[in-house]
Parts: sequence; structure tokens; C-alpha cells
Amino acid sequence: MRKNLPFIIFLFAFFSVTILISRPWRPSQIPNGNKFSCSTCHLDPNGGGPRNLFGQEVEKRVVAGGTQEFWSPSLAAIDSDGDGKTNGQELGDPNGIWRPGQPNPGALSAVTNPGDPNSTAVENFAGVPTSYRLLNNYPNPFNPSTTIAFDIPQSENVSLKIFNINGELVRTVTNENLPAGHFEKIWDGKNDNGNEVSSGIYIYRLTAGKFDRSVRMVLMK
Ligand SMILES: [Ca+2]
Repeated sequence: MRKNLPFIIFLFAFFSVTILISRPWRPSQIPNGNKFSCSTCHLDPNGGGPRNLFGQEVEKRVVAGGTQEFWSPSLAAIDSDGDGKTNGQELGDPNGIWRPGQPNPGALSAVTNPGDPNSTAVENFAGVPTSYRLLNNYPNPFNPSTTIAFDIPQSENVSLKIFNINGELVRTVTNENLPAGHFEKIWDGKNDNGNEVSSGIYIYRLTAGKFDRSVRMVLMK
């Protein structure tokens, strides 16, 4: 018994430290954390033990000394498990704007686990949209590409075009008939001729039926 004492002390110290390190960021700082609880970040569905791919991303942001970055647009933009959907999409908060204390974002029934590549990918995380919406591109400023997301509540012809600051058409990203839903299109920073455009302010314009909206963005090289 006496022989095992140092080992028992070591175990106690080890688990105390583990709990102290993990506790500050584990419980509620992740969107829908109360839905997935610890399984959002851990391989074990009951929590604890090794972290999954999303949990490892979160862990990287815990900076020694106490400054911590929790849920954020940059964390939301990463696809931790490589299944083609960003963490934000999988957690029903594509822009990463949820903060502790706010109601859970998105449709909980459509939320999946961002650290599990076998989880069901979210095709339409918010259900069928009830209104038109053109979201802020992410990242912005960007180089070399940026994602532009939008919702349309009914099937119709949709065009997404990029203009330069002089109002000249640079690129037609989309011009097609789309069903109702949430869509994300990537502009790769090239014009219609396939050439990379220079740094500067660009405008993306979405037209769908009577909906017509333009947003500025910055390409910075
Ligand atoms: Ca993913």
C-alpha cells in the first residue's frame, strides 16, 4: 500500500490538473453545448478522455495565462473533421456569433457534431428559409478566396455577381435556377477570364426575384 502511495498522489494530481485545464472552456462556451455537452469536444459521447478534431481546435485557442478564445467566426469557418461542412454549419451558427447566455442558434434538430467525420453533414442547417438573406462574406478581408452565403425562400433564378468599385462586372459566380434553401458560394478572387484580380474593394450582388442586395468586401493580398 505504502509502495503505491506516490502513484496514487500522482493520479490525484494529474486528474486535478486535467479538470482545472479543461473546465474553463468545456461546459457552455460552445454553441449548442447543452445539446451535445462534452461530446461536442470529446470522442467519448459521455465526455472526457481524448478530444475529437473539433475539441483539438478549441484546445489550441486556450492561451496560457488565462486569455481564451471561445466560439468565434474563425473557429466557425474551419472544417475540423473535414466532411465539407464548417464547424459553424455543423453547430447551426455559420457565422460563429453565438455567445454564452444567448439562445442556441440554428435549428437544434439539424445540428451535428463538428468533431465527428461520421456525423451527418448539415445540408440545410436552418430548415427552409422563410425570407431572403444575403450574409456577410467570410473571411473578409480575404485572400485568395471568400465564401458568400445566402438564403432564398422559394425556387427561382438566382444570380450572384462580383463587381469592382467602378461598377464593372468582374465575375458571375452563379446564375442558375435554385430551389429554396441555404447556399454557400465561393469566389476564388478570379475574373470571368480566370485571371486573379488585384487587391481592392469589391461588391457582391445577389438578385433573386425582387430581392436585390449588394455588399462590399475587401480582397487584400
Ligand atoms: Ca465539418
